[in-house]
Amino acid sequence: MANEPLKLLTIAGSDSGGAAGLQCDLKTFTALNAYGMSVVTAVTAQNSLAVAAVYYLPADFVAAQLLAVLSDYGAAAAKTGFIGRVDIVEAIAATLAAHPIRRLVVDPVLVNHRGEPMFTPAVVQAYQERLLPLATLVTPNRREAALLAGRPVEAVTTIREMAGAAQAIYACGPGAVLVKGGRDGEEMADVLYDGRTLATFRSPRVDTDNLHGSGDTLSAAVCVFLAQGLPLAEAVRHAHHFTAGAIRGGAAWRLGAGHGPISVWGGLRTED
Ligand code: PXL
Repeated sequence: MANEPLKLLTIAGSDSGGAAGLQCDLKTFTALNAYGMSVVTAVTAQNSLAVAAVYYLPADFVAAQLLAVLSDYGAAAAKTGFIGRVDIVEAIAATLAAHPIRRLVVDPVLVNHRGEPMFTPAVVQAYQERLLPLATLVTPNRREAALLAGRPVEAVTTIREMAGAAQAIYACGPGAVLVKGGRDGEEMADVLYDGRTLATFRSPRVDTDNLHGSGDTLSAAVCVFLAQGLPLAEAVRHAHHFTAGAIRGGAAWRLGAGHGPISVWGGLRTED
């Protein structure tokens, strides 16, 4: 509809460096021609080297932002990103239960880029019990999948293990599970399980440290494609392709001294 853009919402943390978090989600929404809105869960002081500090917003203030957006604008689809606290997970889940969103992508941000758990097991449990049952799709990386499936973090490595974890997480009640960030020889692979079928999405592996924000972009792009009305597996295929392009697009640039961002413009290139 010409007068109504696709309205998309991210419920996420702020990354002062702009690589991940709500800044990354809003860039991805914009690159894909959607109107982006943001409910802020936390504000991080971070750059390409480290997260120096995290300031969590009060849970009732997160709920107030969500209510403000949903009671007026509404959203064709939404995603969650960095949440990190049980009370904030609960406030989001309670507000979404009262104001359901048709398409909800839960990106369970639970480990840092070194693969170490960032939060207490109670946060993992809150995701399992409160948010996953509301999700159209949940998008853990391999380590997050291990935490959510109750397996040792190193136990989800191969494509077969990713598929097994996806099936275990599916039992928590989401509509589908996408385990992302797999490596299979010279390929990057994401594995989707929708309760019936397993599908693997592959693209050539890119040798770069500039991967900050890749999971955020993948889940934000799935949100856009779902909101456009694509079936789930098609939405995931397009989002995988967009993210692979964004990784290639940022592979050689240098912004900070450390672990750099991807480039959403790369996702828009059609020639490769
Ligand atoms: O990429 C995951 C992520 C999302 N959001 C925020 C983050 C991170 C990882 O560091 O800090 C705010």
